[in-house]
Amino acid sequence: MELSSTSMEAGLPADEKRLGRSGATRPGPGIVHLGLGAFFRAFGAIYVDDAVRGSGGDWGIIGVSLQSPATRDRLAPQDFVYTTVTQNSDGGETFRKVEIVQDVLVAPENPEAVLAWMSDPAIRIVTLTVTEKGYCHDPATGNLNLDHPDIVHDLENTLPKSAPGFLVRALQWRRDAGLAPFTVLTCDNLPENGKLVRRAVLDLAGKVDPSLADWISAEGRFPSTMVDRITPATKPEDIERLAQKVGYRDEAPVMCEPFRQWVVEDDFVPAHGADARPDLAAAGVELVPDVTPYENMKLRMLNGTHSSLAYLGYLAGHETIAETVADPVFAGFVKRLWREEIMPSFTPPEGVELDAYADALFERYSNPSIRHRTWQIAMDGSQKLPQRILGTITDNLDAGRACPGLMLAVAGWMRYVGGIDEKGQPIEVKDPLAAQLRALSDSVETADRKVAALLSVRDIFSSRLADELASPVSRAYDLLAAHGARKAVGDIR
Ligand code: CS2
Repeated sequence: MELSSTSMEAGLPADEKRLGRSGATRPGPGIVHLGLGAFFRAFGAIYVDDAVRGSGGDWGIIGVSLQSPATRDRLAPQDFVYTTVTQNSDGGETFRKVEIVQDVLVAPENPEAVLAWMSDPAIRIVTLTVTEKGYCHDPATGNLNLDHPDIVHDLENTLPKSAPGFLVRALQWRRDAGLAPFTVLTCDNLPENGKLVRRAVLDLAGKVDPSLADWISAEGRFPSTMVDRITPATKPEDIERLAQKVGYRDEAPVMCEPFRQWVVEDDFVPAHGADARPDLAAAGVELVPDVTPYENMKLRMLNGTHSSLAYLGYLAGHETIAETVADPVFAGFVKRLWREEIMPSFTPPEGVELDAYADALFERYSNPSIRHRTWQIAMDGSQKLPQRILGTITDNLDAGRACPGLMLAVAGWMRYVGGIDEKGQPIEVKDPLAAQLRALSDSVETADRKVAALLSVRDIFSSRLADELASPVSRAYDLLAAHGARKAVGDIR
């Protein structure tokens, strides 16, 4: 008689029991997801799972890692099942076993297999979380960067490397097979993210085959979305704690806060009719005609302050966002940023009360169970600053409103990418432009020359911003260098 896996494992210590499927019917695949990191597994996958549980439909997810095999290698032995750990502010945790991911492919190992899935008739949506830099665009203008090495590669080869490359080639395969396109549903924190990915795809398709670009432009759909859930990176101790609590070992759990919000433009490829999307509304997704006001609010209010707290908090020696806002100086700073510099800069979505939104953000940041490292959020600042902070600064300049707090945040980023902290220790700066930024900062001595050198990076700062920021950011940089971040933050009025 064969032993069932449960009885085979019955004698093992609890934390060595393997995680696997429950035996429930698996939905057929309907979505390919590019960039299967922790965020999507704690976010989009949960909404899709809820939609399938509530309303049915074949919306199983085929995950794709565009770079490393690490996620696949952890998930494959547990049949792509994983646990979400929702961390409440009272220290309690709730666990959910998620079975919606059906397989994970690693693109560099077999790009053809990825294209084959993306052009499978069952696939109607391709979702993406490839981070800001994954779109290979120029952050200051939004144009596709034709000099990006992956784009150069994708123009010369039919098996792509970049996310836009996979979208274009898969859409080409589908057109050539007489299939309707998939809906491209981006879930990255970029303004007008649907328009941005559409532009990248059309720019690249136009170079590959202009008639393909025409077909995509007519038939394709790229709804914009606003995504929100704080998802700190999983740490080894999270894996151990989970094993002790649930009695099985999960090598790839994801940590998240209780809050989540997904706002999506209801614009999916019409050729797929009633099967164009899962029943997202039933799963709590807000389907709206225009997502822009939601995106502006979230990028400026949440991500703008997240990044400001990340650079300045890191320099002041704070490890996490919760620790940073537990420091009264930073709590006052972030509240002032919202009230005086960010809230006046944009029009909120109808019916949203911004004071309440800011209060709720402060509560979320203060959740002590969420150990979201300032270092993690500080990553890729060159790609994040424009939509998180520089747009707000531009609108304030236009309105003649001073914004010393945001100027200090930009100066904080400059100190951070300079690579040395306030104790003289090296900072591990993760950014596609890290080497260039460090070299610029090191090339000159004085604060105003360092600021001028960094402001000359046109991928980030327009020439207008470079002119207007030169003196306020130099002053802020001086304060940081002379007194340290904590004092500089406390002195902002
Ligand atoms: C954070 C975001 O890492 C970061 O840059 O600001 O990931 C943030 O936690 C999410 O956008 C919250 O929805």
